[in-house]
Amino acid sequence: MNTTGHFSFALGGLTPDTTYYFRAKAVGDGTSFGAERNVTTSGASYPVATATGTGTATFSSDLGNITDLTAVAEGTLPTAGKPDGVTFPHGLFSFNITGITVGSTVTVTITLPSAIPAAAQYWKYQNGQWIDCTSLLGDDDDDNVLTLTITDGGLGDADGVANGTIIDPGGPAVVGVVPPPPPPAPPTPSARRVSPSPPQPQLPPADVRLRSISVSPSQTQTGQPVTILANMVNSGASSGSYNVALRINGRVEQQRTIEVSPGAAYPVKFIVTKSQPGTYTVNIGDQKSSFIVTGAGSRLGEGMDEGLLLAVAIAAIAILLGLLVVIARRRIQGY
Ligand SMILES: [Ca+2]
Ligand SMILES: [Ca+2]
Repeated sequence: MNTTGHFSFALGGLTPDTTYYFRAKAVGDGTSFGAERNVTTSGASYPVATATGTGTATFSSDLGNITDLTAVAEGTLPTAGKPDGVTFPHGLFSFNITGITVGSTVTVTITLPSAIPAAAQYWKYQNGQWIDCTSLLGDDDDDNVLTLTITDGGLGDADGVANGTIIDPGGPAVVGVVPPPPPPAPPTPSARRVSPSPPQPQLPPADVRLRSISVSPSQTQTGQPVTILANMVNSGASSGSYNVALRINGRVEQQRTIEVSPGAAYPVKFIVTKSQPGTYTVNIGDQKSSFIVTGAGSRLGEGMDEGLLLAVAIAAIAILLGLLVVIARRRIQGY
């Protein structure tokens, strides 16, 4: 433009609730700048914690500014004239809309902390009266966003005057008693079944011990088997395993892992054969025994024993024969 006076400029794409600073720049016989000015856009969201403790509600308006936003507890308002069966799940709210042109119609968007059923109502408490402002309600579609369209000086403007300010104490309501919070979940059938049964006693652990060992025979010859029996018992109340190690002369020769039922005895059998004569100590656990193995060298004694037996037998036969001879002679003499 190339004249003096007021000018205007349309500006779009601005961010809500933001202050923009600007200066006019004049270019002619030189360049000069006007004073810095600013403009703050509206449309910001204003949060408020609900009076019923359901969470945070946010308010925004398409014009002007929302000021003095507070949550109002239903209980702080008189009950006289309050419609029957209407409850305010998120309580009520008080706020003003300022900075609007006189007589403006403002749409306030209310975002509730949780959904409010469709066919919600909007009631205000204005000048000592409960007023049904449901006709101002929009976007009433079962979710958590509602709109209120209020005209300065009209229904829902508590000051009742087109004065550039809308005063608006009120709240979204539902018809019908809000169901009480659900009772604590009943115990599930399985939990109910478990609770009356007595607690399972903790079973004593297995107690597997070696009771005794036996060695049979206690004396044998080289190459002949010796049977060693370990008698295990479990005096505990649970099944248990036990590693039975057979030590001969201190050296582990055989071992076996056994499973013993509670209260049961369990014999463990080892068979050993020794090729060398000698005395062998047997150890299983803390029990001790021994056996003797005789070899070829000791057969001499056994041979002597056999010879002695033979001699005794021959002597007995000789005596018997002698007796028979004596008897025969007496019989012959007698005839
Ligand atoms: Ca909605
Ligand atoms: Ca007004």
